[in-house]
Amino acid sequence: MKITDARVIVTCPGRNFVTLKIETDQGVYGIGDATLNGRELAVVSYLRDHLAPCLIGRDPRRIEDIWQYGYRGAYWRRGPVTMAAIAAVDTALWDIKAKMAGMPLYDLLGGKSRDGVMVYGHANGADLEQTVDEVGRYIGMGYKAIRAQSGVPGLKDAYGVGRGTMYYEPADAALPTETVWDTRKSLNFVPKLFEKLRATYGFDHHLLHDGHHRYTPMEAANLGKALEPYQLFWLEDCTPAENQEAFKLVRQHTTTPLAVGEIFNTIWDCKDLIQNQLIDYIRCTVVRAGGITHLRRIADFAALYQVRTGSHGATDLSPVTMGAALHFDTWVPNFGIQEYMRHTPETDEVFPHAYSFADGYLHPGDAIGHGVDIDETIAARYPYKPAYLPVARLEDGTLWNW
Ligand code: GCO
Ligand code: MG
Repeated sequence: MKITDARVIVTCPGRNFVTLKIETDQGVYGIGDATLNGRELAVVSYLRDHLAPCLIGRDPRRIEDIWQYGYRGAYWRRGPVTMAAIAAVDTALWDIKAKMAGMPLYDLLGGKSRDGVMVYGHANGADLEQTVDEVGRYIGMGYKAIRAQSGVPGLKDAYGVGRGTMYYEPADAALPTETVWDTRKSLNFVPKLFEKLRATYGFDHHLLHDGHHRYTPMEAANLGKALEPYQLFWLEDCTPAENQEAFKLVRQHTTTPLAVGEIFNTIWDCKDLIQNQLIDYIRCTVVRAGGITHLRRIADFAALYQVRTGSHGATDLSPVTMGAALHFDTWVPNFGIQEYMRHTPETDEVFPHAYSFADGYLHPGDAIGHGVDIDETIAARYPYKPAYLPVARLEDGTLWNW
């Protein structure tokens, strides 16, 4: 069996997606996601100009060997561009293997460990009242877990506040939008939001919050402590994690569960966090962290330390990543939760998929492979459009973490 073609498809049904389609001499093809929000074309070139030509003629069944070839073989290891390209190849190859076996991917991985994948949705509002109402709306839709982000009094454009209600999309301009951040105002406000949410809806639902890397370790410790009475499912990205040691300080001060990993690319980014039990959830997902092959390695390592998974699932991860992640989540023993930001109907039309939502759970469906395809005719209607994530500055103009 041989790979005959590896083609990159770029489409923008409201936001940019980069998709790899690998074809074989046996007529079976596989699909992988290679989208890197705001830096899409770098991965397009990596795949089209560098990695794809090396794949032609290789045996697609040798997934592990091809993964190592992409990782060690480049000499230049890791990084978001390289790992998104490797992930796209890996996801497409698992799709092919599962189709060859005539199985849904979760069966090939080891079979179902659960009946449904618990997801969390995004409730966000311009202010406290609107956010409280939004959380109520998500509860009404059947969600068991909800992330709450709100506009902060005195701050224009706080993180996570969308323009629409269902389809929040941060990459909103052809050049980065500039937003303003103030930690003091946020620290003063966020505990009040969760106090109100618990007072309104009680303690039956899981509530989550994303700090989006904006606090220093001591500020994050302070926030975690202040949130303890409201029993969050997790506090996400409370501080940047390039220095994994930073989480030690946060951990010493709070019992609020901690989650991190959406911008990690390999097991090396989370090795110390996991083995020192500094986090509770590891949020790496398929496209960011080298595909199914590498994500499995991370999850197995995390299981030794009772760290559970919590795959990133924002709209910049295409339905292909969502489908593959759901098969992974269905199998992985140490599953925690899956993020679920809904794609627009235009995106769903470009990527026909077998997964579906019911009662707070996503289900991967029983299609063979990972169950997500790309309709190239519809995709061709939406050409690439430059779009960047915003940047954040402190009130005095200092560039901060968005
Ligand atoms: C999340 C994330 C996203 C990111 C986005 C960047 O938890 O869902 O923080 O909203 O900001 O994926 O491209
Ligand atoms: Mg996040």
